[in-house]
Amino acid sequence: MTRSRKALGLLVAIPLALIACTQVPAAAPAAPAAPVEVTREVEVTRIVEVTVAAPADAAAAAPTSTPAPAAPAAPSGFGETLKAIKARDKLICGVNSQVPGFGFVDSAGAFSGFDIDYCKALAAAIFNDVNKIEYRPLTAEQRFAALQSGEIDVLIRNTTWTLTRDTDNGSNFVATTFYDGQGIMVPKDANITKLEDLDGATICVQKGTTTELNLADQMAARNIQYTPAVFEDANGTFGAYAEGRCDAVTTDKSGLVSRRSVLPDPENHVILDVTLSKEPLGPMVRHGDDQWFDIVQWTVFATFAAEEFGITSENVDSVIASDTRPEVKRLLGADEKVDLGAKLGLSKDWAANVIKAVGNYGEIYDRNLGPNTKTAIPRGINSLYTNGGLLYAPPFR
Ligand SMILES: N[C@@H](CCC(=O)N[C@@H](CS)C(=O)NCC(=O)O)C(=O)O
Repeated sequence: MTRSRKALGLLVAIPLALIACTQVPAAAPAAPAAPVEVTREVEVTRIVEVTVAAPADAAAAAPTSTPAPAAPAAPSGFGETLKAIKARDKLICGVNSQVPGFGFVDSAGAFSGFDIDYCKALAAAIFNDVNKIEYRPLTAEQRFAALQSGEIDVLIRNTTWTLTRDTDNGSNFVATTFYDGQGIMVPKDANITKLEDLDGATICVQKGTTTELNLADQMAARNIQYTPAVFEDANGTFGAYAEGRCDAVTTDKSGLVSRRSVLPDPENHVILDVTLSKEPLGPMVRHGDDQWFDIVQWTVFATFAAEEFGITSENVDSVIASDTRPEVKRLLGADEKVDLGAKLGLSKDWAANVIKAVGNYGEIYDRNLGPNTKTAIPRGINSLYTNGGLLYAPPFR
């Protein structure tokens, strides 16, 4: 592994055009006011690491995703995505491979995690077969181009919903599956408890993320000086932090919990009681195919509704056989007169297949982030609205 580390001290000349705002007399056509050019020098310091090592176990298995090629225009019209997925007989899901609990690949090449289970939910909705998936690991920087070019059908990779990501990437978020916020992790013995204690610090952060932008906003607002050390992926970012090359590391709190669990000495690191931002995470699809948008969105909602109605991967068959609640029957395809699956271009029992394969939201959460996992995170606001949380599925009718 070679790393090239550069502290870039750049003098950037910013031309500022100052145009005098004058009122032009109606009678006398005035010559256009000449812009006055002023040049200001601004110093920008940034540490940028460009080559990143993968951990021994993941490196063996993780297929590396190349940056999105200049692909032919992706199919994007109504119904085209589902048609293409069925024709190739598999879903291509853009995922993370370096964040245990969310998206991770082990040394045998097996993917697991909360986001991975939503890829499986989609494959169950379409094929009733969770093995018909190709996982495409993507770094933060690669992810939007991969979706836009058609390299992947859906992006499910701890990605934060923002306005510009909805407008500028030819793509849309469909739902929030995990409500998060940005945090900061520091060594326990560093005596750092608040952002102000990081004045003059070097902070490890990943390129192409909301993390990088929020950190800049928050530190500027508090007038705290810091040097960002920027890396291409989580292994680079947290590897540098573990080696003591930065005073702190920042990302979504879920990412901090996850990556702390694979540090050599997790007990020696603390996540500060500070939240820098809102990070609603969820799947994203390309613009232009509303059927596919609906499929992804209602598959997520089916997992919320199943938890609300007490339907699990274990009891779904008996619920189908005996439950008389009309909405439950419609959701599970057990209503003789209503076929909600057909509205989405899916089979009548699509939601029952999803629940059988991955379970309801609570089961998905507990399997990956529950108290018995290494990446345990209390449910908090990721609880159903009926339990004081934010998860709420619109009606299945
Ligand atoms: N939610 C934020 C941050 C997501 C993100 O990429 N986090 C990093 C740090 S945990 C990550 O997942 N890295 C894994 C990788 O790039 O392979 C975003 O959407 O920009």
